[in-house]
Amino acid sequence: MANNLRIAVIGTGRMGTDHIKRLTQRIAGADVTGVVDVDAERAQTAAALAGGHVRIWTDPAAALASGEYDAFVLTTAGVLHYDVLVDALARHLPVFCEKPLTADAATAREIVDAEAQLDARLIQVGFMRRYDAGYQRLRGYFADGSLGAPLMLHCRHRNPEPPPNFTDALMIYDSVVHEMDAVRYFTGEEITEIAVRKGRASAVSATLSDPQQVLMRTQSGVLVDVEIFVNAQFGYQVHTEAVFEQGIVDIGNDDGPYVRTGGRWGGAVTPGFEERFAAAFDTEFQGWVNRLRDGLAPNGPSVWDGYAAAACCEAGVQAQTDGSSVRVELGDKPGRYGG
Ligand code: ISE
Repeated sequence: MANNLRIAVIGTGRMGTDHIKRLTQRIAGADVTGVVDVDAERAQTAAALAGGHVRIWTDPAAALASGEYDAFVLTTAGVLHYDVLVDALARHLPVFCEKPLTADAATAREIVDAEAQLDARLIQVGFMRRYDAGYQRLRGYFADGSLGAPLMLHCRHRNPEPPPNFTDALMIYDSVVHEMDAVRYFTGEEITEIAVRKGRASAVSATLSDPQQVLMRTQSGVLVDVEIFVNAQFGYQVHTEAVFEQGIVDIGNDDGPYVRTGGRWGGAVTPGFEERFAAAFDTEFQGWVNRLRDGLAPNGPSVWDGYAAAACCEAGVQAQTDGSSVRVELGDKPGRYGG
């Protein structure tokens, strides 16, 4: 459609494919007109999902330099993000970057410093939980103070099974990274300290110490515990209970129809994160597209949020490795990001 944003999706794995379908079938005002992947066959399959005329590239730099796209969606492995982001910032091109921002805190900090030099933000980081209706309602209690001060957060993050070759470190970098961002989102505070406890491990996984408990503390002293269990088998669950001075708020229970039939009662368990956060992903993308079409800078999670999460992940993996409680040091926050 005329005036629709022309978007190239860089990386056509599980997330890239999901976003191509989303942008093509459910998001108004944007067309996927480019697809980038080193695997040309995979790129062809992904391009077919977008219909219409989609140009296929194997090199992100060539797509960025082409002048054919208004914006990019970056869904490659995190280790490949840095070069694309540096190039996009140099060319003043907007990027929706799936988490993680980059592979480590030092390079994430470089992206913060590079974007802070520009007139306006260009990068939005894909922390989709901020767009979940339950998350937004819970944040309302933190913001309006109607239940008094927040004291604790109990989080459960359970996956049916992990992706192939998952590691203990990825339980932090790929999974708990969402709780790290969520804690910052709910409280509006930075996380200052992280510890990790390993206990009895499920025999289902030969290579992971699964589940684990990740303990965090925020600037004002809110205590957070996260159960991360990536081989939970039964299905997908992201559940949060917030403890305030005057009440408890509980979000993330399965809310499908409750059925009685054939001598049984109950409902269906959510199978995976695509289903659990489908509406959140759609809201996130529609908001991003609307802002860019209106000529505005993105206003979703920023590179500072991506950097803070990366610093928390590094601290988390150190805590996981040596059993200590690790402090998170972020350094100065540029004014652009509220510093
Ligand atoms: C995955 O990459 C996600 O982002 C999911 O939301 C999370 O639940 C899962 O643990 C990750 O592997």
